[in-house]
Amino acid sequence: PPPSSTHIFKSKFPDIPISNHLPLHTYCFENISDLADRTCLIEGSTGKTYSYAETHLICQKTAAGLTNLGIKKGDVVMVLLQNCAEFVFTFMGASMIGAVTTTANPFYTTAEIFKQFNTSKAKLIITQSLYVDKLRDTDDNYPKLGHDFKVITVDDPPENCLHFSVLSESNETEMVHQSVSIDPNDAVALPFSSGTTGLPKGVILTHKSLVTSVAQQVDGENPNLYLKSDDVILCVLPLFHIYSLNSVLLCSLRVGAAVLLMQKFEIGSLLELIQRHRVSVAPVVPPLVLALAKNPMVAKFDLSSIRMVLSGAAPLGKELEEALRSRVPQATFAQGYGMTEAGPVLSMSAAFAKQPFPTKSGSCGTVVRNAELKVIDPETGCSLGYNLPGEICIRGTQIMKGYLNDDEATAATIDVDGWLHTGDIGYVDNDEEVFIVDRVKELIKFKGLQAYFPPTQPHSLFTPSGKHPSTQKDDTAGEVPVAFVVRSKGFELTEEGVKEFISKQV
Ligand code: AYL
Repeated sequence: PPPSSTHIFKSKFPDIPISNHLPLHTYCFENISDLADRTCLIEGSTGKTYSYAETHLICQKTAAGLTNLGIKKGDVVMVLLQNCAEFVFTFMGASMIGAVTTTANPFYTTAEIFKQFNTSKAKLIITQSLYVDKLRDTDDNYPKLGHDFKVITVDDPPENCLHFSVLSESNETEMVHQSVSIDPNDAVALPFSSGTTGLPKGVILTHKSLVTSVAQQVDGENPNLYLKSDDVILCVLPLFHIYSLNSVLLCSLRVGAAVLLMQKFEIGSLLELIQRHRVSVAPVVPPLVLALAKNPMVAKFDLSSIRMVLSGAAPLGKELEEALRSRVPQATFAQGYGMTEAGPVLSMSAAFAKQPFPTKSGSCGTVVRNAELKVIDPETGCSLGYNLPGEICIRGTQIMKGYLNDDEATAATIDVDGWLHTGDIGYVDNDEEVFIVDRVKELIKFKGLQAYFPPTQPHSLFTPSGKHPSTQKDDTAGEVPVAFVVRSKGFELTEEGVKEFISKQV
């Protein structure tokens, strides 16, 4: 259809100038001189804190250390870590030398890790000693630790591995003098996502896309997501996922807030840390909302410091939303909606703004500023107006550059006019609020994370469209995959055997 017939939805917040000519680290640390002594990182498990000045310095040292290990502009570093300060030092340090971080889930199997490692052509893996055994597979098909790649551990290094201090204790002055020129269109992060179809692919996020996305959330006179330098922001969602990396870490750094790092989710220590550090902003996913809303332990802790709870990454049930509201009545509780490929945030609740708008329960927010959103009929591709559900598409500087070495998948996701097709079905109501109602892509979300099934991908993965009224969602996980296995004639097959076969791969 001609452009005139396209209905484009815009934010309620006016467009703003965005400093997306800056490299990501420069943008995030732009106000460092005013923030130097403020707390930047808090390690939940040890209570150790790093000020903004310390964090920035260690990031610079890490940048120098990466250079000393031979990492150059454009090279890829794999981070296989739970949340910890070293994650932050590596990501920002790599950015400073124009290197790219690919983030992976430490629970991945050997096969999954090396698939991502090989596809991204990573040179180095930064991990915990606990996971090193996964990287020492004897199979000839795998690259060899120490020979094909180096491993750095943040704790005591096992044989043939280096300790993180080789990075964090380097002399930063070399690096500061040997400046690399970074183009805003250079990659900085390479998360993996299956997008609308198939197996995980490398999603190229550039300095420009991430700076734009962070600015769309926290910049401007009236920021859509109002974070302040005196906020303490909970970082329990894994930083290897773009939700936490972008909306928690990068947004916090930009505004100068303190980031409370938790290695993993455990309700008791979570509540204890919220109380002890007076957490003011809690970005969560629906399974965590469930825990906070229903776990009896919650009543024993003081959660009065929380002023904002942001849920995203998966659908949030109305009943759950109400249940959590009664537990933290003082807090603004609403949603954001994102997709890795979209940079990732498409919409964010206007209830989180400095001058907020009233919002409705179940809404996923309004489209972020400096971006365009449209809803199309999945059959005809025609653009739809208010209140009509269709596929959500987004356009703007924040979206991915494309999939790594996969022009076909890129072209299937971003059309010639620059629209990224999400595979989500939703509508925009009269108050510009986005509601997601369904998904038309091959994606299963387990506890907010994407679930992959190599033995069956892509064509035999069946995701039912719509819900039968008598079906029930799994409260904790959201969606639980089910498989039917058919035994071939003449073969022996046990349940245990099938489980073992699958667990080696996923
Ligand atoms: P990926 N409601 C329903 N479904 C959602 C929502 C939501 N609020 N958010 C994400 N999804 C689904 O790449 C949707 O199907 O990124 C979407 O296409 O792992 C898919 O999850 C994308 O999954 C934020 C808030 C990031 C959320 C995110 C989500 C990143 C998830 C930053 O501030």
